[in-house]
Amino acid sequence: MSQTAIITGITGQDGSYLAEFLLDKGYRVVGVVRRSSAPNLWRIEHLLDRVELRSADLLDQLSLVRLMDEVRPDEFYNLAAMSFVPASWDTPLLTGEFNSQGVTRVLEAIRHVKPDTRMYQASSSEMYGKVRAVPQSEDTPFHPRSPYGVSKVFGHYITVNYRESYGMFACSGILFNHESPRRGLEFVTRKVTDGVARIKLGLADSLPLGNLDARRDWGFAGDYIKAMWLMLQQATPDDYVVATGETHPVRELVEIAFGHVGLDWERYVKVDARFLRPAEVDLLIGDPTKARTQLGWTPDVDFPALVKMMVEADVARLEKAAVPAQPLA
Ligand code: NDP
Ligand code: GDR
Repeated sequence: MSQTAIITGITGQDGSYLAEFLLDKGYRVVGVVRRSSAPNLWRIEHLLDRVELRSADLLDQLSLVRLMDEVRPDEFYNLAAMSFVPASWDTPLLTGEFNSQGVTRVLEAIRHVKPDTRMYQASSSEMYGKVRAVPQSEDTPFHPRSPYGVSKVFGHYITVNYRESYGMFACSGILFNHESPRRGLEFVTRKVTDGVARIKLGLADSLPLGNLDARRDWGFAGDYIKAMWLMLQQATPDDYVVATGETHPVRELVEIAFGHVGLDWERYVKVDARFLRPAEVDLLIGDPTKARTQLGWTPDVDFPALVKMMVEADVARLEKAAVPAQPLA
């Protein structure tokens, strides 16, 4: 009998890779889309004849109960969130509704309809925030630095709490930054690789950025979604850090990306105060020992290969297509 999985956030970066991965394993994949003014299906267009899409929203408890009742899944991957950190200062209450209470609504729907469903919650290294230990592991205390980070701490602990309170198979993956050619244009890796491609092709002459000194542990999204699945295949539910164990400053990202097309980044990158944050997360570096030893998970794509993959994809896209509108951020 094939397994059935629900993915919230299937239209996002991770949802699209996870859907591909589960379909290849023979799963029936049901993706949750929310009604918006315009459909956002570009990341899963190639999968539309293989996935089932259903309408539900993390803000609407009944829609999630109905979804659970109709699909009765074996696994539930809760990837939906307001995921852009700067936007969380603009809409802190809504961010909490999505990322905190949205998780509770998912857990409640599972608990009431089919409590043996295995559930994955997309937690984040942003929960660590202010540096309390290097590298950061499952035991490092949290000190989030944005409404987004705070909202994810709630999502993490409510997942742990439902596991401990009701014996649910609920896992929280503390994933460090992971990127790909499908990353949203507002995140720094994609903003840089898109900017490099535009400059290379004569479509732009500069790239405004914020803090070049922030350091992140960046991996490839296609590797990270495998860890999500592995967590739900274990004998007991648990929480895991998923990271490469390496950290790099934004400056190095920029150097590699411009260098890959033979350009000197210092001629094009302009530091622009609009992209600085009210409170910054200076240094993230994860300790993936538990994921490696207990899940057998290791990433395949290293940082320079990731940046090159993204630059090449953006150059190819812009060469081929009519030029899309400038990125928003
Ligand atoms: P994206 O921003 O690419 O995707 C977010 C998804 O959530 C979209 O499909 C979006 O749908 C959906 N969504 C947002 N709000 C709602 C809602 N109210 N109801 C239903 N769906 C909603 O994120 P990523 O794929 O990068 O990340 C996936 C998850 O992992 C997120 O929870 C993120 O916070 C978390 N995470 C990501 C990391 C990363 O580096 N990428 C690292 C650690 C955690 P729509 O298309 O309608 O906007
Ligand atoms: P982050 O990712 O906030 O870590 O959250 P982002 O790519 O937005 O920022 C990474 C770092 O780069 C610095 N930076 C800039 N960032 C953006 N977006 N734009 C710029 O112009 C710029 N210049 C410098 C930032 O200050 C920051 O230090 C991502 C999201 O996917 C979250 O959902 C996820 O939980 C975490 O990763 C782990």
